[in-house]
Amino acid sequence: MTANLTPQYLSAEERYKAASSTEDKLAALKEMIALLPKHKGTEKMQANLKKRLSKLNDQAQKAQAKSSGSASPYEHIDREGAGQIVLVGLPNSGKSSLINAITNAEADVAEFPFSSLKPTVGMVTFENAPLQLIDLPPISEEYTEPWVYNLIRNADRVCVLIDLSTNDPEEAWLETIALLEGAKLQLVGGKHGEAFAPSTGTQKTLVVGTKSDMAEPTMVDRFENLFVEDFNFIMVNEIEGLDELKKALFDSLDVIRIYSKEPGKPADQSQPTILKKGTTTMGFAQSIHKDIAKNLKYANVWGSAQHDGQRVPHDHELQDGDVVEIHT
Ligand SMILES: Nc1nc2c(ncn2[C@@H]2O[C@H](COP(=O)(O)OP(=O)(O)OP(=O)(O)O)[C@@H](O)[C@H]2O)c(=O)[nH]1
Ligand SMILES: [Mg+2]
Repeated sequence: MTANLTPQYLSAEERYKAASSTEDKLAALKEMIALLPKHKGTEKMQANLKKRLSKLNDQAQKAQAKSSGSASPYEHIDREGAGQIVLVGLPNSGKSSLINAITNAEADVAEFPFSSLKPTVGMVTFENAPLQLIDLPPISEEYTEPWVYNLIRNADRVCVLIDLSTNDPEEAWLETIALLEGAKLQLVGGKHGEAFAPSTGTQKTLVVGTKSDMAEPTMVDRFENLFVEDFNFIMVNEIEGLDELKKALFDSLDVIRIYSKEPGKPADQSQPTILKKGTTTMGFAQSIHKDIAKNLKYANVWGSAQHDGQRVPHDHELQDGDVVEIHT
């Protein structure tokens, strides 16, 4: 059986041979692994390439540890805005294209897999709320940067991308779950609005079907039905479905926007205070300052109170969009 190597594979191999730095060698080798036709005739080649990859990767990590004193510069990314959401998916699932479409980021996009080697951060604005998105390198059986799983674990929420233009999105979904389980990460849907209690190793997840412009409608229906039970599912391409996605990302965070108001003045509605769903007026006062909470006499609320500006008890649960006037 011949290997039937594609011109793309051969070009990656050329780059591999010509590369002088470990980083360039690694990038080309990852491409070769992804581009190698997968069948019986290439099993030996696959094993050989993976062995080379693991050796090169060890070398790269040792060199990095030596030069910087730490294993990777990407172990942690500071949270900004209403929450941090990571884009997770197999190679080529459309992560970088999506972050470019809905944020100010400029991530590398390419036709070949393993095009992203580092995280790219972008801010999405849903109405007046900023959310942080992180485009990650792919997860895959062939190779996953070890720090990628740490960033997934530390994020507030996960957004799994599935390429709907391929023959088998269901397989991509199962592979994604299996890879994450291999890293002791379990995805949960929280579709029915039930409160999500974070616990070690579980991540609340939104599923996004990408490249909907190239997808077969019947196959999409079948795929979508897989998620009806547990996961929120949004279908997008680089142009359509993006507003719906922004709303779903915001909703997935389980936060509320509260506006503070001074007596006799209108509230500034451009800059919300972002708090966890379930926060009470006392919790809001605490979020401003502990002394304000200590001296809280009462609060008036516009929105979730029965009448506008009604005086509410300290344990009144605030809702998204409420205006609150604190009296101490
Ligand atoms: N038709 C179509 N093509 C898309 C869409 N989104 C992405 N693509 C193409 O899919 C390919 C892969 O896109 P990327 O955004 O680089 O995918 P990725 O998940 O970041 O890839 P890796 O970083 O390698 O894991 C590119 O050729 C994109 O132009 C889409 O909505 N429609
Ligand atoms: Mg990418």
